[in-house]
Amino acid sequence: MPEIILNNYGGSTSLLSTAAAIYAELTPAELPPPEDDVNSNLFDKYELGQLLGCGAFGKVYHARDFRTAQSVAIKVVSKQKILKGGLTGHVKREISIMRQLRHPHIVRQHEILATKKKIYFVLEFAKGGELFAKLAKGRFSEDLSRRYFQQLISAVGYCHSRGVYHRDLKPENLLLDENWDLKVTDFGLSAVRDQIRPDGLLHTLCGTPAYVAPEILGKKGYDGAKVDIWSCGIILFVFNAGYLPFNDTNLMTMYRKIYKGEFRCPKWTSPELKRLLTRLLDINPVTRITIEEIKNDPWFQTGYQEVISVNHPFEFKSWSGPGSNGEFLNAFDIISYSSGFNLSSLVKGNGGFIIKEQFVSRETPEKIIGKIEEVAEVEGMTVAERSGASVKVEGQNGNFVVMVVVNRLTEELVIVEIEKKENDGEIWKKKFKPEISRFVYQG
Ligand code: ISQ
Repeated sequence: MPEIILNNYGGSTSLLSTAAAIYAELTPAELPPPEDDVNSNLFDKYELGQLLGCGAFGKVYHARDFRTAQSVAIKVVSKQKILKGGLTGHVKREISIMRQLRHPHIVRQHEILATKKKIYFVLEFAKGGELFAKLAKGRFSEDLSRRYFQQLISAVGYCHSRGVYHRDLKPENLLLDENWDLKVTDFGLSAVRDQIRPDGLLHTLCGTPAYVAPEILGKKGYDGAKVDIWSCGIILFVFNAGYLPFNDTNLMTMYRKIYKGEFRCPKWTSPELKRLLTRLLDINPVTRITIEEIKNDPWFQTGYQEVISVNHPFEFKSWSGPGSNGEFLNAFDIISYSSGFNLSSLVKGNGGFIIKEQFVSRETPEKIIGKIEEVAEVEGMTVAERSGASVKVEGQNGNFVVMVVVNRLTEELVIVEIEKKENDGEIWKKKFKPEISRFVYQG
């Protein structure tokens, strides 16, 4: 963890030239058992296992999905640690954006669950653990440094282009998957981090200023993109050197070194890499290199293949509906975004705005349409049009209420499209939505 990183990098000499060598060092059995305060059965959905790590604002556990037997990582954040008033709308929005991030080098966020006391972020499990735990055994070759740096920049560039900034890129946020590829975690959680009380132990125990850009230390305003690029520069330096560019046992002295931005590359650094590092670790955020410029840099470009990111139009994961014991209702209140109905849009029609929602389901069109008809009947509404794949429901005086169309996506999956008038949103929400929520595909 950070303490180890700060103190140990300088001493190690062995060269890890391949990712396979790193992966061979994995020893998950060494991890400590879960703590008593965490129930091992989470919402009857996940079995909590070993502690994987201590993040900037919570502990991360390995867990297994009871239904699929798939491994996940669960980040547990105590609500006590969150500032009074709970998560603000702005934070919820940012979490919501984070859920839509899909990139091969970003840890996916599957869903969020909560109890009265805790929030659980259910994440993709990166089997290889922390990249820097492997680096602690020795610096990387230039080729391996480049490979991981390319993957890091690809992920960072993807997020920046969507207006999401990490603002806390550092070793424990870089993980490895089963193919020894890099996975960045905690992207988009910077807003949550801001709401964590500074009196929490987590800050002092887990935090390190070594990756922090000088403009943050200066307490002036800063640009999230430039701050991330600085941290990427520090990370690249450590990949190549095996130690930090600005380091000191005394925190104040370390801050001063960062602020001055004076660093020396080790003698094995190629002139091309040195040039790029100088551009990354430019203390002036205005002249600091941009993502686009990094991608055009000759050292960076060697063997680089741009990841073509597919924007998945549909959310496949997690409908964490209210449970029967009342506890989940609280969770729902806080994490209001965790709906599988994610593609709402407003379309101007003749009679005002039509709201469209979509979700993906495993159910047959007949079953979904049948359920809509059932609710319509119970509520005294009329089924005006019906086919095997669509249904139109009207109110008692013939006014349009809702139109549901089901289209097949794959052999197993269908897309359900719902159209309703702005004014009829409440009928949909109260009468129909609770009934068909259970059909949303859980991944
Ligand atoms: C593995 N997978 C996902 C998240 C993690 C966080 C910390 C340590 C290991 C992890």
